Amino acid sequence: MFSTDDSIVAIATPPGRGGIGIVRISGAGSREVAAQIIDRSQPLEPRRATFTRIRATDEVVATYFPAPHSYTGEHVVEISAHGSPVVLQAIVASAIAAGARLAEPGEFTLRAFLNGKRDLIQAEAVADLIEASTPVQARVAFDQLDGTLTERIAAIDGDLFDLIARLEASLDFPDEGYHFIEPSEAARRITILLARFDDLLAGARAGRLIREGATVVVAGRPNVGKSSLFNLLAGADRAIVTPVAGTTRDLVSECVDIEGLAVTLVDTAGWRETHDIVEREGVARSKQARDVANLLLLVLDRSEPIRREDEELLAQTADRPRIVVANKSDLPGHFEMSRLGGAPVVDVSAKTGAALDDLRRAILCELTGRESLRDTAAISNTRHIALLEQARANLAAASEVSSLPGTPEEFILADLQAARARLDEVVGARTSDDVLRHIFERFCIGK
Ligand SMILES: Nc1nc2c(ncn2[C@@H]2O[C@H](COP(=O)(O)OP(=O)(O)O)[C@@H](O)[C@H]2O)c(=O)[nH]1
Ligand SMILES: [Mg+2]
Repeated sequence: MFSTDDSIVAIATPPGRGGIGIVRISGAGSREVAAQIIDRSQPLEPRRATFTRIRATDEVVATYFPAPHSYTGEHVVEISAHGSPVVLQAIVASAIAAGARLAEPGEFTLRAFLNGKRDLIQAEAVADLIEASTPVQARVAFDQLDGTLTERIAAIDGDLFDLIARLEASLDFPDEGYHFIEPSEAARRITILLARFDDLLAGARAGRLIREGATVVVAGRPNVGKSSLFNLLAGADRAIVTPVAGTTRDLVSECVDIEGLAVTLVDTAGWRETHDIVEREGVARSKQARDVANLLLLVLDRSEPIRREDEELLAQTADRPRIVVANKSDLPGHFEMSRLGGAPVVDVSAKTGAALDDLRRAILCELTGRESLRDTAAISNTRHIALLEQARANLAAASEVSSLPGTPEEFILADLQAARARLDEVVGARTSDDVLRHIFERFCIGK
């Protein structure tokens, strides 16, 4: 279904202008394609960057990477030209005229997968690494690209395979009255495997948030300092701050790195009854934003007594994940508390920036359940998490039947084999073309 016998070409560098732009050609015939478009009578030497020209187009450096030691595992030629879209498109056009085909999105990485250069986890990690917007996202993606998750899954799979082989052998020689593995030992090993799945899945919540980011919405009645706090967390004067209640009417959002998490921070109109038609629309939008948030920062003004609007908002958001931010700690306070209805309370001053770090840490902790993201997240991709959860459920079923005395090996085996099949899907050892298509569609052309 996925053909790999033709040569593909695409611009590998981002759209726009730059010092250098790269065109990549991959496939059995890539060196012949390159030979037709460059001004050079000798063939390109393996892995030697060669200064040459593309006829009437540009001076370039061309490098030939023979299979299998290339990104795709096929013969690859990379042509570095000046980073002008016109020049790069002209090079692509001449490669197509010389017999190559324009690559589909993600096709270079798909070929790397199909040629066994990377497993599916690593191929997906390439897209994550390219898309990373915080250093932690990049680190988690690179860990997966580097094979950390692949190795952990391979280790679990190896033990699972050994257990299955022993149970099958016992099944094949039923008359000997000999177990290649005692039932109690099989049950013990299944318990150990379950613990290893739990270990892996324990990082899943934090990992998913690292990969996908989170939406944090600033809410509160007018004038408590929402926009000031928003600007401070965003590190820029994005939202208008005035002493006039009802200043913010539209949603204002900004992407910020909070302790390594890619957070979409949203400032909203203050919650109050109003007859102003514009402000009313703003208040309605605030409500919608609150409903989709992963976390609410419910801002109170601690220099004033709690008002009816504060109480209404506290009641409306009681069942949502939230942090109560007691702002204006630079002024004498009217109330003091450390928790409010299950939510942590953080005293800050949006004016002086006092305790902003505490707030950042509280946001991380509420979202991920962790104090820091330093050693977390071997696992972050929803597809992997779902499959590993299914495999864990298969193992739990195996564990249950294996604890019953006299359970035939077949019953245990069926669940163990189902668990292994899920692991195979994670790494791509058996994955349907539809799933592959879906995964690689996310890539841009040239990746
Ligand atoms: N003293 C003090 N004033 C603040 C603080 N945060 C905000 N303000 C002031 O409170 C007023 C309302 O702030 P703003 O951010 O517009 O509040 P919003 O309506 O909730 O968005 C402005 O005059 C701010 O300068 C703070 O921490 N301390
Ligand atoms: Mg505001």
